[in-house]
Amino acid sequence: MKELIIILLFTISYTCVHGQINTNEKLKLHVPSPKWEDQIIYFLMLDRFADGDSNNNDQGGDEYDQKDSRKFSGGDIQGLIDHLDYIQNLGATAIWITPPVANQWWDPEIQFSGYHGYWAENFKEVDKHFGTLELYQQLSHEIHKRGMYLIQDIVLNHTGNFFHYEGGYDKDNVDSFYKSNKNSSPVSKPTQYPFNLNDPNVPEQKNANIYNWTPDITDYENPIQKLTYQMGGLDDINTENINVRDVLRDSYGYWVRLVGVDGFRIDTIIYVELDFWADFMNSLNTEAPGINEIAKSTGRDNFLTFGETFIPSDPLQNSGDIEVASYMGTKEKPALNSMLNYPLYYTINRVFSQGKPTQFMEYRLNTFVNDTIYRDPFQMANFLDNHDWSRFINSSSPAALKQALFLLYTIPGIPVIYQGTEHLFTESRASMFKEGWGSEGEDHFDQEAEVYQLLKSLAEVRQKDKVLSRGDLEVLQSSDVGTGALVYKRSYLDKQFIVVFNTADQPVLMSNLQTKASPGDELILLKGIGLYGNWVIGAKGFITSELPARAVGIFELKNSNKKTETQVLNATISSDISNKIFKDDFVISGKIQDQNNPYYLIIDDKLTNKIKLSPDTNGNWQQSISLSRFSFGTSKHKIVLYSPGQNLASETLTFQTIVPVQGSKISMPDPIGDDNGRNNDYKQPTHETYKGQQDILNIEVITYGSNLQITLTMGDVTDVWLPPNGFDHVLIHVFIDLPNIDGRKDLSVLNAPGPEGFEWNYVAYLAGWHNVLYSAENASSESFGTIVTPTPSLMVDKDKRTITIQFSPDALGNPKTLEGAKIYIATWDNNGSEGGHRVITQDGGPYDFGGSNNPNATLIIDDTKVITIPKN
Ligand SMILES: [Ca+2]
Ligand SMILES: [Ca+2]
Ligand SMILES: [Ca+2]
Ligand SMILES: [Ca+2]
Repeated sequence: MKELIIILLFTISYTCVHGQINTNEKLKLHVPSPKWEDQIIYFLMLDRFADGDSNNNDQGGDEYDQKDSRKFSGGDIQGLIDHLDYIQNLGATAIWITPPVANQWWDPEIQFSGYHGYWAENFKEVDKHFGTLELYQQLSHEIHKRGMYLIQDIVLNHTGNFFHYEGGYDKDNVDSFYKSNKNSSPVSKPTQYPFNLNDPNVPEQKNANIYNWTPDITDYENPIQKLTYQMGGLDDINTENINVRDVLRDSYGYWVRLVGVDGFRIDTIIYVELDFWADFMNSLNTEAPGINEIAKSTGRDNFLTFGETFIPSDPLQNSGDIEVASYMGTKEKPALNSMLNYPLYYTINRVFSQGKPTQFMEYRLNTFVNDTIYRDPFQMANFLDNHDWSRFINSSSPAALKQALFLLYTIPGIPVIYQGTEHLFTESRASMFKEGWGSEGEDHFDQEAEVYQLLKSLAEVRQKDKVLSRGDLEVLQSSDVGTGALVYKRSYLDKQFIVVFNTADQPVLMSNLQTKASPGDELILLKGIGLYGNWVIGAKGFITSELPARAVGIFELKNSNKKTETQVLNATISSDISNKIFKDDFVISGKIQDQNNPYYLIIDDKLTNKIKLSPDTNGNWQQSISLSRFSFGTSKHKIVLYSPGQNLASETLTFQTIVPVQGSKISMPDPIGDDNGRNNDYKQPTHETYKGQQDILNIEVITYGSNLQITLTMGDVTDVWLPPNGFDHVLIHVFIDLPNIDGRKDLSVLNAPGPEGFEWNYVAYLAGWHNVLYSAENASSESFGTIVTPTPSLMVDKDKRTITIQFSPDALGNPKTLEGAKIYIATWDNNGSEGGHRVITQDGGPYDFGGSNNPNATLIIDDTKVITIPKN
């Protein structure tokens, strides 16, 4: 051990000297830290962004093939330098690059390459595919010259996969069952000392304790496994070893010193001990100081470090936030100064993609900005897309994507845009350059593209007066009922902006928004979609307005003296429904003392099914409300009286409904063990975690009005990979054929005809990480059609092996009844968080289905007979 420390010290002092020699005085490598809250980050994968030097593409390790998603595509640092205008013109001010360090190029055990950069073999060298140290310095210089900043992605948890355990594991004899990945290219173990000491069969290497000699994590809820086992086969570094900690600080301090990196994005932090991070950032070790110390020595007083955790966060719960924030340490013992905002990411998906209540966003914004959980919310890294997850657009309409981008640019925290979002990429890791994988033979640097232009203009608004980047945030309106208005105010110095969304796919009424501004003041539209012109603030500071489907606007509040007429709504609801709970149909009544204007009841803000009131000659009205228009279970609702002619709405009354799961019910068994394709010739993936999750055993269908509940009993229900929806290893397609509406006969993406006489109008695509509802409009052989909301609610009972799917009346377009509707269900599996149907090959594999090498094979492993909802 002593020997090791001496060698370590030698390595570290050597680098310091080496560092001084290499620093070129003429290059602009070191610049002061910016105010990070004002920045906009563009994230790119070096291998997939631009190829500026094709000579470095093929390094002869069988790792390069532009047609193969698993291999290097040829992107590099020179390509990035050549395209800095593209990024700057988008409005981004900082660039986050995937790890540029020397990687394992090809892992023969899993047949995959380290093109992404997360499989280091040497933390202190630039990978030959990407360029040289000098070229990296040149990149830093070019970025800084433009007033922009450079963020490097780093990994401390693991190296590439250079060993594993085979046939068993004995924690007391870690040399038993150890197997070296000796055919790995270009090296069979890391070249950087001491990470090359990876063979426990050699006593000195074993005693050096550089690695946790462990097998793969199989139980992510086991804290010991999570911290010390191999994540996805990647050799887990012993980050508790203080010598290792010294080397890691030195290895990454190297890039700050030599290249002038301004920040780090830090990979897989949840697999490293929590106390590691304060030490990594702030160690006062003189030989290998913490990153903040090194940054200070280069003139940076706020080196940005944002870590990755993909901890799910439940609606209206802050436990995910608390866990995420724990990596930032405390005031007394700070660690990282930022994090990727995964709790916000999940909330954005729920609110903008799935049509969940906008109150979920109010809660999240207040938790993240106005609570004390995060040390500096304005420095959090907010994002929609990254290279690890299925893209936002795959679960959302383009209109929802644009709204989500408006949100990112109008709340506190640094917006992060991932390459390709601006061109509506659907593949997570497709190349921007035409030769690279997934580009479909085209360059994607068009600056006229619609979303590119949107981002550019949003960046301009965000940078205007710093109201959106630095201002306080106050949510003015949200709905605890469902989709609809979401409104917040941003205030900075003497300026105020108000941001308005309608998250519904239908027009809604925003009634009596309390702007807290003076009557006659104006809201000047700075940027919007579906909204036009300015708004004048009415009596008592209220604004009532119809919002078109998916409208969004950023307004600036201007003091003004516009005339406002004080009008009175001459209509009332006299029934005492406020806070009542209805379990049956009910009647509402009231009075209208106005002959000139039509009046409507608006339930849950939805203008589509507004109810026109017909008063008698005395002005009395009464209206019966059917319970079946509300969703199963207990739900909250609101109701207002609305006079569009006067643009006035009554005060909002709230009530609840309890709709028991009742109505027409059908139950049908499906054979056990028939999860082998329509022709009984398919095989399940072979990984040990597959246990019949795709085998449907029973289907129960209950309908009530246009409420639909489907309960599937499955061969097994598991959540091995901690999916947010509570079940994994099954992808459920629920096809719904509504009577008297033309639909689609073939099953689209599944490459199969539908059952005889079946024409589907909707399909729900349900998996551990996916909950997407499509209407068949625009469906093709490559797409299920048009994404609509709200998506169904999912309930899982692991013990009973059931998955319950509830469609609210809204989801299926509010048909009066579902009588005569048909249901057909087909299962497969999807590719976890990255999405997409798993592939089928002749021989199959751990995660591939087997039994066909036809590229257009039918993607159905089990399916049901058609169930028809009977007429009552
Ligand atoms: Ca290249
Ligand atoms: Ca390994
Ligand atoms: Ca670890
Ligand atoms: Ca079955």
